[in-house]
Amino acid sequence: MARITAVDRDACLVRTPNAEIHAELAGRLRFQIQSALDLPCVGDWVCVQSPSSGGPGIIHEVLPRKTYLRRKCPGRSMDFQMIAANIDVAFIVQGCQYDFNMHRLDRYMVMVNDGHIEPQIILSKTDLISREELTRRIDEIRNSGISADILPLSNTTGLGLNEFRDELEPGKTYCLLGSSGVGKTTLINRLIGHEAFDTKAVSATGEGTHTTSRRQLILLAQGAMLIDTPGMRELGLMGASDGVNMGFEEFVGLSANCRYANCSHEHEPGCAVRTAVEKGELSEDRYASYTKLKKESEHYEMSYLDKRKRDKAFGRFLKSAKKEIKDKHRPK
Ligand SMILES: Nc1nc2c(ncn2[C@@H]2O[C@H](COP(=O)(O)OP(=O)(O)OP(=O)(O)O)[C@@H](O)[C@H]2O)c(=O)[nH]1
Ligand SMILES: [Mg+2]
Ligand SMILES: [Zn+2]
Repeated sequence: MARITAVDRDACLVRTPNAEIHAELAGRLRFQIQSALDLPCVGDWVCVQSPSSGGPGIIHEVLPRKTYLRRKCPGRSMDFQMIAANIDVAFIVQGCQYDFNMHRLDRYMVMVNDGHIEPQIILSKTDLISREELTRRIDEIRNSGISADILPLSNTTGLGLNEFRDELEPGKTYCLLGSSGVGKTTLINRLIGHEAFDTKAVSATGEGTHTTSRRQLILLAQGAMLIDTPGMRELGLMGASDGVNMGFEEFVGLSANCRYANCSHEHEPGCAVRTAVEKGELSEDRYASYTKLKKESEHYEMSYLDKRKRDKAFGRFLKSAKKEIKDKHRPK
């Protein structure tokens, strides 16, 4: 049994109990691949046959994933892409200053929730804003109903670093997600204690330069595993409202002419999209792709919103339960 630590096109780097070796998919497995989702990704557990004569190892099996991170491939395609697998906790890193954006945070939350991973939020670069601003950011996240842990952190002042280190349990796998330039790799370097991985300065408006170019799994001294990811330019499918429309711009224009604003473009009378399909102005294929994606997307968003509602209710329950206990034990 081995674990994939990096993927470079066809070749994987895998860590076996004894060493880190290059490995390739067995021909039989290659033959079975039906979509990009079937390709091995960082974090996958695999059965590898060690190289006999110095060549690469052979991957004979990819074990079913317990959790996963995936996104829609950029552009118009309908395909999904695996980002990483078998992650226990995903740290969603948002820079406090220019990067902070509730909408983006929500999209990451949906992505993490979709893959059954526990989310935690890191507000990075707290050194660039005032205490009041930081409090406002945290309030904004809480007010939107997100109950995930929030850890304010600065690689510069060291705020939150010890708390972050304490979060990491041996044997568990974590990943860092977030825009380019928010300080993900710098955080890993701080953890390790030296500049093991490349980082690069951001522009005056905080834009990163996409320094980390491949996902890789790092084994930390205390036994926890951490996956660094490159900042994603495009999150792909996340929200029913806008994720779908990316790459399907013609539908946005057409639906403006539907009779009902919330038209699903399926059975409603006066639907401009269906009319365009009937007239042959829009292909059946494209229409089918769109409705399929829209349904999937709605499903993810719904399950996420549902979960959030439950979390919120559970949070209230905990709070009142705690208060009850406190009241009971208060000296009369
Ligand atoms: N002010 C401030 N700057 C920081 C902090 N952490 C990192 N930086 C700087 O931000 C820049 C980008 O950091 P990286 O660690 O390369 O960012 P990244 O998230 O790994 O970016 P990608 O690899 O492009 O996805 C570097 O110049 C860091 O020195 C911080 O806490 N405060
Ligand atoms: Mg990086
Ligand atoms: Zn319609």
